[in-house]
Amino acid sequence: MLASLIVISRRSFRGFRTLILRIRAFGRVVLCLAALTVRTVPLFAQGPVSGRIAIGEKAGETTTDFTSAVVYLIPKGSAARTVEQKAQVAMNGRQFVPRVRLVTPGSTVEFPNQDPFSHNIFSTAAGGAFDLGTYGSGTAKGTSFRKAGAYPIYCNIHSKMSGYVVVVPTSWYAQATADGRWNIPNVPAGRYELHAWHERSAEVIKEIDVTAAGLPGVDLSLDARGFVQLAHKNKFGKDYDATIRY
Ligand SMILES: [Cu+2]
Repeated sequence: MLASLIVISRRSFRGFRTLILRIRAFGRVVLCLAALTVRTVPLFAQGPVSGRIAIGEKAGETTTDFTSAVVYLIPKGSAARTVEQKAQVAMNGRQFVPRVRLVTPGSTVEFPNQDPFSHNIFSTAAGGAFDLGTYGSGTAKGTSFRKAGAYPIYCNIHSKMSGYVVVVPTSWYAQATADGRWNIPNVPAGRYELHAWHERSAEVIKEIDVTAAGLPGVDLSLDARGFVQLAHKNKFGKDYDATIRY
């Protein structure tokens, strides 16, 4: 009885040793792979590019629409590869949600009507005008945006509905958060042309050098002091019918 117990414990001890040796061998393989990974990192070095936007406002006014600000990076000397997307802008509460939708060229944007009444959607953007007609609650129509640019979007029924689809020719972009901060992750090291866009300001363009660790603290100043809100025309180029109640 005792002899057989000793045999079993010897066997399990051998099994245990084999297991330990295997774990050690696996550990060496993991270490080798880790060393290889560390060596290859500089080739694909990329980091976040981030900063803060300030918008100059008229005296006594504060910025409440930082989330409409868009920042994007165009690499200097090489083409930016982009991936087409499928995005949505809802029509909800007589508003486009989100007010600014950022996509890459060739992307499709669908506009679901989430209100219990009909909406129309159109844009008169030069080179990218479209009209999806009028459609009812619970339905959606979409269109694709081939060219880079800012497309104002409107509803032909409700004059106060307005928004933008902003098409950026790059895969490095961000929209600011409500406090004006922005962050573009995973930007490869190199020289870039930075663009900052906001519907109430002229576009700001500056060149930046992104290091292997990225580039923090890029502060941008936009100027909305000269902005004047003009009533847009309907899709027929006429004034909206003032008798339509909201
Ligand atoms: Cu509408």
